[in-house]
Amino acid sequence: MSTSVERMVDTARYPLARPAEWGPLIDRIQADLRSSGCSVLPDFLRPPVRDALGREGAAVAPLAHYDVETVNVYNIATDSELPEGHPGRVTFERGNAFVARDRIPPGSVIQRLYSSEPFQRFVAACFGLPRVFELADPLSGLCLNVLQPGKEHPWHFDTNEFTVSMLTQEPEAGGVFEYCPNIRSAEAENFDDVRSVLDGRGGSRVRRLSLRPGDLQLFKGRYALHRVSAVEGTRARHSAIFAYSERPGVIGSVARTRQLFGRVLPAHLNAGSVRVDQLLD
Ligand SMILES: O=C(O)CCC(=O)C(=O)O
Ligand SMILES: [Fe+2]
Repeated sequence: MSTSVERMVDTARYPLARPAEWGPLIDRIQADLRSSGCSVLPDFLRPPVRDALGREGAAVAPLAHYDVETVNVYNIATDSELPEGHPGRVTFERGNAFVARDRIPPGSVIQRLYSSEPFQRFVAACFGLPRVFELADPLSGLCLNVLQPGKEHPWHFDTNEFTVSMLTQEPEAGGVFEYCPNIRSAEAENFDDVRSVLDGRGGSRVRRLSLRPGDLQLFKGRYALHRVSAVEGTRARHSAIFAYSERPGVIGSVARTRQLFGRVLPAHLNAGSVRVDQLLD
């Protein structure tokens, strides 16, 4: 058992090192994931660690790579030929910026959590998987997502089946995580419903999450359309994104890595045919 995790996580509430005690907690999380694709574990970190989390995030946030990108919810080319009224024709400016893993100090809370074996075993159990693996990607495995005042992370579906994230700095206002549970499925795109949300006619379909720094969020973003609304006030919103895969060795493509981080490393160039796309959004 890593004492590191004992020190960081509220283990009275979330007994990461004692899988025998996980039953009711995992049942609750899996019920949340089944019904809405989202489960929040409030106050996952101990209060003093929450302060370090915010400070460490704010220290690296200036290292974020900014590249305002025009996107649609499917992250397919915005000049794709699509019929009139198709939701893929609606474009947004993706205004968030990412700090790559290699810019985040190894001893920081989010690095220690990302690499922690008990944490990984717990995450796997939450998603009903035998194991999860850290990405082999030295940039995209762990990122800090930075949303400056006035910017939004627009509506999208994730490429990944599941994501784990943690708010590290709250904005003064706005910057709300909004999502539409099960708006599509592996069998049905439900373009009309997606379009209605993009047009602001989502109504009761749109749920809003109130997240606090140090809460852990487990999310299945492949079928739940989601966004972070525009940040208001003067303080940026920061969130850590912990990316795991079901197989080891996953590295992002050269093109996508360059777009997200403005650079690539030898690991990306040498990955060759074993590379599997593992996109961030
Ligand atoms: O920053 C967040 O809370 C959400 C990020 C997100 O949806 C993504 O990176 O795909
Ligand atoms: Fe997402």
